[in-house]
Amino acid sequence: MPMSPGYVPFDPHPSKPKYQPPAGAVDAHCHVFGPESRFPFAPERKYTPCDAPKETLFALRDFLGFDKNVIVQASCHSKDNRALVDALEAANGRARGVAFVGEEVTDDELKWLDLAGVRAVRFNFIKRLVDSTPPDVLRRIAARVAKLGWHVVIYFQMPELPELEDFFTALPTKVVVDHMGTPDVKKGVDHPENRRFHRLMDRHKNFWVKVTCPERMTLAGPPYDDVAPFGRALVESFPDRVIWGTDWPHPNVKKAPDDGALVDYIPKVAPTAALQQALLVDNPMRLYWS
Ligand code: 0GY
Repeated sequence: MPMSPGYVPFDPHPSKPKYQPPAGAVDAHCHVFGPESRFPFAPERKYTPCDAPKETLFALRDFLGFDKNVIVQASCHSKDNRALVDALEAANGRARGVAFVGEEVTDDELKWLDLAGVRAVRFNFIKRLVDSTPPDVLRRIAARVAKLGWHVVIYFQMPELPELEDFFTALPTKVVVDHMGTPDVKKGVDHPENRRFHRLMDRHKNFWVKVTCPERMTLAGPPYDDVAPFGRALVESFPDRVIWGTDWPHPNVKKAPDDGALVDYIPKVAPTAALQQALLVDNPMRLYWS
């Protein structure tokens, strides 16, 4: 299958970051795509990406100075988690996974995913990426994975938080929010939408957040100084419930970011060694490796 029209492949030659992550650092949000010849994309997908195989991901991990990955099932593979499991099995314990499942998933399949290193399911509310799933179905899935000690990763658009919040806060697991809850940088950190998200994090100690994807939110471009205040406010308010990731291979971006520049953004949101150690090592290890 050719890539979707306008699909932008990842940058094959990122710069070497100036910032050096601490030993044991985890890139806690990235994906593998294909290779399509072995792991075809799902018929119900909303976009066809370029191949982004595990070997390229692991080489990037080493090049950027990271030790581990959390690989998130992307919507182009839908509920077929085989490419994810293949990557987890090849990682020798240095990767954990977030799967996408429907309620038809069997207990044996969940066991297979768990053995491979899956520790969460993703509930995606982004309409351009997936067809919606009824909340009752999601609740039943959450109850089943809770028994395995897994958590739920949620991806939503910040303006939709008011209608989704009761559902989110009733989930029986830890809940990890993708991409800072997708704030609108134009509106500013103090906008009521973003304040509402901080309130949610404040009141519900089972909520964690990824301070990821400045490249998706920025108006100014790298070094992402316009997005940094959003990440920094979250890291400083919730230092033990934040994690970070590259989002490689950056599905559906207008311009491929330089992964080196994304790593150099880390000290802007986590300015001290103690905050960096929590963000990149201690927090993701607690969430995915304990
Ligand atoms: C991301 C973002 C995107 C895509 C997916 O599952 C996906 O296909 O996650 C996106 O297009 O915003 O989380 O990397």
